[in-house]
Amino acid sequence: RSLHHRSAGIIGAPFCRGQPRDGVERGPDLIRAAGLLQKLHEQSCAVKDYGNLAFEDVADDEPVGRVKRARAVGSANRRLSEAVRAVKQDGHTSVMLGGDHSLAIGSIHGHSAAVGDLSVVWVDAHADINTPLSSDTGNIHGQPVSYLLHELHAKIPVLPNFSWIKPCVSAKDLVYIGLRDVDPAEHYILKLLGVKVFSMSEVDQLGVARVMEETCDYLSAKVKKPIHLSYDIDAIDPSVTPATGTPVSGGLTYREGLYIAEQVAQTGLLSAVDMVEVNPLRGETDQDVRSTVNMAVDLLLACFGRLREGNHSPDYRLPEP
Ligand code: B3U
Ligand code: MN
Ligand code: MN
Repeated sequence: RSLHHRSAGIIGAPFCRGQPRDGVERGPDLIRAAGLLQKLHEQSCAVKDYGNLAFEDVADDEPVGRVKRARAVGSANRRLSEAVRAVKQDGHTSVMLGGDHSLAIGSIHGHSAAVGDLSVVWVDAHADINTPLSSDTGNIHGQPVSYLLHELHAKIPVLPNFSWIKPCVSAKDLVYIGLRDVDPAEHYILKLLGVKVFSMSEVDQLGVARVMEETCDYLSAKVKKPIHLSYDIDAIDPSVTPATGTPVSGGLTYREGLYIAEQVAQTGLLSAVDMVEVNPLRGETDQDVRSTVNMAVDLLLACFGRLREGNHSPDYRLPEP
């Protein structure tokens, strides 16, 4: 599919309860205010904005064991799952603007409900694969992958407002890129399940070009499944994207980050994207926030076919003298 037959269905998910810091709920409006919709239009991508979801306030959301805000996270993700499913059924590539990364639960669940089996490319400094019982922080944005994997189903305890979640991703259909802050329990799980991981160390060793070649080969080896790209802005180096809740030094450069999005787009299989963890209150200056939001926008433009070499539509004609 060429650039010109794509359409983006945009869902704002102003939600922050998967982690403790205020501000990340402002992500969707900031990313829109930076011109995402106009810029997608200018590159001949059709756009439908589904607006921001309204999430209910949950009273008495006491911790369940160590897990914080389970009721709010469960309820928000149930709504998001329905919204993403509807966007996919309308024929768009789904774009979920977060919000924190706990939203990947609903986004991937809804995507899978609409299209069936899918592959997930998870670009992040963190693996976000703690189980509710292995998590040291209790923050659900460090756990979303554990609820989604078939292989971890038996390790997930019952949580309030989580009973609707059905695991829908196989460990073999998951690829991580950019990891550099992985808990021992998470490292154990990744090795146990044989998950394909390109940590920053592999990016150093192989270069981003080989990482993406191997990622795309790995995911298209058998049946070509639709791809869900879950992009945590903290995968990028904090010198470029400082306005995020848990920055980790030694991240992807602007160019490496873009290259990943370009290559996933060029597979023609990209079916849904998450752009999460942009938090304007974590930037020290306006420039910090601008730089972070611009990265998010540029990544999304690349997801819809923008190439740094330039683009032109198939019916382009030079003006005649
Ligand atoms: N692995 C830690 C830290 C963390 C995960 N995701 C973020 N931070 N952003 C945890 O809380 O599970
Ligand atoms: Mn994350
Ligand atoms: Mn992260």
